[in-house]
Amino acid sequence: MSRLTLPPSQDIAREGAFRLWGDVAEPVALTVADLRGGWAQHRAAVTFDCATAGPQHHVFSGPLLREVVSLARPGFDPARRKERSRYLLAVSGGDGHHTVLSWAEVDPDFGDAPVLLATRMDGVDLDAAGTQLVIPTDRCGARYVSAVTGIWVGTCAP
Ligand SMILES: Nc1nc2c(c(=O)[nH]1)N[C@H]1C(S)=C(S)[C@@H](COP(=O)(O)O)O[C@H]1N2
Ligand SMILES: [Mo]
Repeated sequence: MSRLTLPPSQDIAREGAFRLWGDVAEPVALTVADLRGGWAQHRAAVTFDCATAGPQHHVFSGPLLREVVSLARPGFDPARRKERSRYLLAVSGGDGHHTVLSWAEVDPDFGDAPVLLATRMDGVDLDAAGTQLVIPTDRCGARYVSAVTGIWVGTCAP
């Protein structure tokens, strides 16, 4: 898998790439092609409700979010559950829509949600559009952020 240096944000948008950054040992920029190359691809046939458009059905495939984020080596000791439970993931789209997940939602010792970063939707490759966050356990569509340009990893101390 190629590891790019961090390009300026206009290049991220043009290449369909996103930055994985924050409290991580190895910030990285990844394209949709990178997501296809390094990890097992999972399939998810989902239905979610949109507040304005009603129920939506899509079939996505892509790697697990937790495996991709682990590439950047988040700043927790992987052996310590309490440390892992403090971390947040903020996922941003190029249009400014952004949402958060907790690391614990996707961690196998906690919520174990099969959250994906899609490389393909309904038979169409997402290389040009950029990856899309897929949260099969969500009832509504608001967190299915499309055209992802950034994933920030970190903690929020009270
Ligand atoms: N980047 C981005 N992603 C987004 C949104 C958005 O405004 N911007 N809207 C969300 C909402 S509210 C819904 S319901 C779904 C709609 O997905 P669809 O139009 O592909 O069915 O996208 C989600 N992803
Ligand atoms: Mo929506």
